Amino acid sequence: MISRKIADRINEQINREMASAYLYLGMSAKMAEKGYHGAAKWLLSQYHEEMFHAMKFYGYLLDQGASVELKTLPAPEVKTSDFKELFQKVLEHEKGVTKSIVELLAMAKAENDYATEIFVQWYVGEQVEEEKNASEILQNLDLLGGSSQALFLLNIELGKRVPEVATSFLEVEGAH
Ligand code: OFO
Repeated sequence: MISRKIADRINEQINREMASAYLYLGMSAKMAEKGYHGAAKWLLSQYHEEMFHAMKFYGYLLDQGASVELKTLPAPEVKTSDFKELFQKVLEHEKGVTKSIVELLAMAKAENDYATEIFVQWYVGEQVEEEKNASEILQNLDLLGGSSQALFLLNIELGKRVPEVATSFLEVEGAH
């Protein structure tokens, strides 16, 4: 059993992960509208990753006998379809999520909640990957320059991404 404080914080984290999913879905739609279908697919894969993150926490709460309390999601604000600006926003967003995961880990440690501590460690590793993915795209953009040919090639490359997580939530352990 986990404390009420930890359960509340995990419910908050579920909301943040779902808000991330919603943000990436909005970004994906924006890029698809502009004809950047590769970038749109990359962002749609990211949407699935975020939903998986949320559902993994959801399953953990149920496994621990705690209540899942779903909260309101803010409408995502996607103002740009410029590659560089958009992926800078992705990186910035992920850095914020990393902070939030580390905060949750610190809370579990302070409570001597070893089960939650071990569980959240998976997300710490995942955040390294999330930040690396966005940084690499920005690096590639710098290397290629901003020409339309470069964006065309990068768009094709981004379209090769497939989600590395379960996209059916029936496959998420504990979530049903
Ligand atoms: Fe769930 O890692 Fe991105 O936001």
